[in-house]
Amino acid sequence: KTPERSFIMVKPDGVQRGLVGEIVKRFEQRGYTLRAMKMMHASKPHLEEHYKDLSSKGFFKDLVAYMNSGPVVAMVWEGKDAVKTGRKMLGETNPLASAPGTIRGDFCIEVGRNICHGSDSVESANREISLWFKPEEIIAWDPCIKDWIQE
Ligand code: DAT
Ligand code: MG
Repeated sequence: KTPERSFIMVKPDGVQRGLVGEIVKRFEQRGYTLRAMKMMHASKPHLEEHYKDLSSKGFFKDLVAYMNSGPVVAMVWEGKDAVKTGRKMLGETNPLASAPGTIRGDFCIEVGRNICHGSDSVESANREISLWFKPEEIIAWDPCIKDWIQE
């Protein structure tokens, strides 16, 4: 069984605010493995595809404009329960409902400026990873500390 992967992205406000390292650090420290990472100024059509499940929402246009307002940092993180635990590490969609200790709970206050994205299921993780990364951009490597993190 291949370990679970999640698509995690630092949004334009997270990049502008210098929070890329902080967000990467939390996933590294937790024991997840970085398999892919790139900075990208995503186009509106690309973002509309990423968020297509929300296309009927009133906030969709603003969401796409915000996500297109500057570069993002897209990542693939791998490890046990990466999707569900990644979401817990991010916090709630509304930062004000996010517990302190979570990324959103520690760094933001607005749903429309919530600094990071994380896949909400294994199926959406797979869809998002293939939307943002070519197969050859996903790097196979073994962290030398892996036996100290997973049994
Ligand atoms: P999440 O990012 O926690 O997975 P989502 O997939 O439901 O949340 O929505 C994607 C993004 O859309 C979310 O990060 C911020 C924005 N958004 C969601 N609900 C919103 C709302 N009620 N008003 C404004 N923006 C919203
Ligand atoms: Mg979502």
